[in-house]
Amino acid sequence: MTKPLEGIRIIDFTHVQAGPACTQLLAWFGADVIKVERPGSGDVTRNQLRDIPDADALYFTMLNSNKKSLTLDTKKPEGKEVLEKLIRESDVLVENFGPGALDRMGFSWERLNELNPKMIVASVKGFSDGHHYDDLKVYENVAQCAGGAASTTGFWDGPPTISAAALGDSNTGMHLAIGILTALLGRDKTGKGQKVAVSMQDSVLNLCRVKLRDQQRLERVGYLEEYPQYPHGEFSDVVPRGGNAGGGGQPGWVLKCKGWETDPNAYIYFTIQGHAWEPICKALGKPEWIDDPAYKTAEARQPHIFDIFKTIEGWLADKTKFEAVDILRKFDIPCAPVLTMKELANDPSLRASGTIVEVPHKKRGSYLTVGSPIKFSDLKPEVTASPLLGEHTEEVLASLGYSKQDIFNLREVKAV
Ligand code: CAO
Repeated sequence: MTKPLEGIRIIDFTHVQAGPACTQLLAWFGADVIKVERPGSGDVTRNQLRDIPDADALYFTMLNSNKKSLTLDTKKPEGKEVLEKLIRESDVLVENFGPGALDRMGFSWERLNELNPKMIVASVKGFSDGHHYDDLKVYENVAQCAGGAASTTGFWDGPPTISAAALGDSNTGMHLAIGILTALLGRDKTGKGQKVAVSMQDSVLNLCRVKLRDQQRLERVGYLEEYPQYPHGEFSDVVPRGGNAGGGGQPGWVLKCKGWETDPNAYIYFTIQGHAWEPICKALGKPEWIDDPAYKTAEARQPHIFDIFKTIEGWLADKTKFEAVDILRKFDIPCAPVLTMKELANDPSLRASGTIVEVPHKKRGSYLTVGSPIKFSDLKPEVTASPLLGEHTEEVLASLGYSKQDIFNLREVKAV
């Protein structure tokens, strides 16, 4: 099967998570992704949080599958020359260095565009160009704070809270992938490459869109009826943290199930969807609530929504999270067990769909990773192992026309 991105060559000048997540996705879909790494050390994540001595860390292997690795010192003249050749023969260059690093290396957008006017140059930075913080280096949690996620996550009586989901890193990488694919389609029409830039702050904020919605509603009416602070608590002039509240038009909460006293994940998320009130009452064995004016409408329920959740917890007390969901699903109630990483890793449905995959690796043996969350009717992305440092150096140099002697010479000056 021909993969949709076959024939697209990508110079992957990325490291850590935000950039690698983007190029990994493009590699799954068929692009020839060449990861350019510093000789001797490579991407810092190869060494970070190692669980096996002398083998690439999972942090690296889980973000760099399906790629090639070329070691190249792009600060040395010999290395720059190789990079220039590669640029002339590639479609996309992706980078997520700190601000100004690519310019300092001698590869500004203008220079790259001069070397290959058809090339798309895609960058991740912490803040967008021209932003008053655009000189800052940024990691995941910094972006979550700068993009509005932290101030709106957690409980009202606790500090701003970081999400475990990589809203700043992988999320930004996904935005960048969309930008690259758009620019590739644009190039088909114009024949020209362009610069694609995504900031981590913007990407986080994009996912916090509903909180900006709430800010404007709050300023207009002074309260937010779906937040736990309503109607008994107080609102200030900024969107508060809402704990585990639904966030949309449907009230919801994380509720205790059988065993919660000893199992920190014995919970389900329960949603009270407005039009599902009748099935909810039937599922809970509370038919008297269906027409009771104190319960019948969402407005009537809101002032005592936590009493309602308490009653539901009473119903859940003798049911595991899985048993509860098996009952509630029959009533069409939107809910799910709170699943642990262990449960997800062993979930047969996720294995069957290719969302959790086991990948053989030359040094590590096999490891689990998250496969493509995007499913196609005509493409089944196959996840292959991440490359060892410099594994494809000779192959890539030979494809650029370097002879064995040339490669030997490049090794002598430590350019590769
Ligand atoms: N050969 C020679 N030099 C190389 C090289 C190579 N193959 N690859 C990288 N380098 C050099 C760069 O030229 C740069 O050198 P100078 O700073 O001297 O110009 C340096 O290595 C890399 O610098 P950096 O700022 O990217 O790295 P850092 O570890 O100090 O910072 C990070 C890391 C992530 C904070 C920073 O890259 C950043 O802010 N990136 C943008 C935002 C981002 O993507 N963050 C998400 C990371 S995932 O959590």
